Amino acid sequence: MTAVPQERKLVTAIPGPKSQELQARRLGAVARGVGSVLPVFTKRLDGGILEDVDGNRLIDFGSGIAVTSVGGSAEAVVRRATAQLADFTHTCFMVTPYEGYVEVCEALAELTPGDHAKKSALFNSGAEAVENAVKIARAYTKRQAVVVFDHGYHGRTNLTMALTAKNMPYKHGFGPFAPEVYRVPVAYGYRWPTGAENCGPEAAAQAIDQITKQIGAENVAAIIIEPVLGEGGFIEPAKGFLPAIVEFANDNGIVFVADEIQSGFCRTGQWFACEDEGIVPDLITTAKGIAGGLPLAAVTGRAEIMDAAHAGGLGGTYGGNPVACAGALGSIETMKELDLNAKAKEIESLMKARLSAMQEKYEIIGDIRGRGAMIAIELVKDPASKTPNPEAAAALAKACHAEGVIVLTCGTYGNVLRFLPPLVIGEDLLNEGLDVIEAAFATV
Ligand code: PLZ
Repeated sequence: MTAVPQERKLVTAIPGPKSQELQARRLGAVARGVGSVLPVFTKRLDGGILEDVDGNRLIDFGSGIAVTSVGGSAEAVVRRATAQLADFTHTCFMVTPYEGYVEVCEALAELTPGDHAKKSALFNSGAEAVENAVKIARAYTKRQAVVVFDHGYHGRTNLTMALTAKNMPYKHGFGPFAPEVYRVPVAYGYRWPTGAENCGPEAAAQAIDQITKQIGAENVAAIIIEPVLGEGGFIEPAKGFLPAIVEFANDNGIVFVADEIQSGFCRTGQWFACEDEGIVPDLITTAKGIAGGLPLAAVTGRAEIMDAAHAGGLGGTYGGNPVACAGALGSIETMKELDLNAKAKEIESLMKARLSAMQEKYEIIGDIRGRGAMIAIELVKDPASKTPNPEAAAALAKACHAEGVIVLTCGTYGNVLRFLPPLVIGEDLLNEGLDVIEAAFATV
């Protein structure tokens, strides 16, 4: 296997003829409900470059939605997963166990916040991890209600659709949804009516008031929040909000769950985004970046909470698959060896400086936010009205794609352009990708 040259190169229009041919086949065979941001078919993925079937090389500012943080074919991931494949592909941990699963759980205990006794359970997808966090919290508290937040995203299964805030495209027509799920305000500083400075404490007071008045704290099993809200628009809850919610949860015997599926594993410049305000969650859900692209997810938390589910109560055929566990160990090894937390912080300072310069020129950039290599710009019609500008986000994304830079949009109003480069991307590529974004602004 040769490494993919780390340079952007366009040899055809995007998507090229071979991609278009495959796309035509795909439309005949793959259900319409499964979309793609950019119908460019991948040949190889490495470092900061995706090479397509036509020989184009695109700069990757998406990492498969924050997954391939160590790159799409990281040496340690490939080495460990390949060795594991040759030994055995599967036994089912519930039938006969293997060391890799235990090793991943030990690593999670070491890396997640807090020095209390911790245990983990492994699953296949982020949504499955969140579902299991709810099961565990309900078993522990013997309560039913689950509190989630405006703009939150937790998955596409039935329970996690209920937990997810946004109707289109995630929920529309797919109900009825699971009961005993309640949504409360989040501290969205940029759009808080009395201003970002007041937002943290005010939003926390509103959320807590709604919980106590509408649900009753004593009925709440879990409060689940993304420490940086991902799909909802890379919203960093205003300072003070998360600590206030955690304190309320602790005071009322509610399990506090940090959903770090998108924000975890070095993405924000720390192992987990909740460390930023010194938060120690009772349970933490992880997936995406954990295993360098192999499907793995986990729930990790206080041993007494994790052990509340009866023996045999948690599991699944593939959960903690040995190849995925090997990938996770390779991914974690790479993160430590290359100090990818430091790398994420470098990406943040470079990106924010460049984006701030663009904001001076283009006033439709209403807000620049995020941490580490989880950075976004919120686009508005004008800075005074803050009217969401999803058309600009779509046009900018399209222009970037045509020039060979993979960017994604997000946000409840579809007006956020987000950047999730692999943490191993070179500085040259990062700057070049930003050049393309800047040029795209000139055309929109
Ligand atoms: N929790 C915080 O970000 C997945 C999915 C996008 P799965 N986000 C990207 C889409 O359109 O499907 C996610 C997340 C947070 C849970 C999940 C769900 O993780 O592995 O997709 O199930």
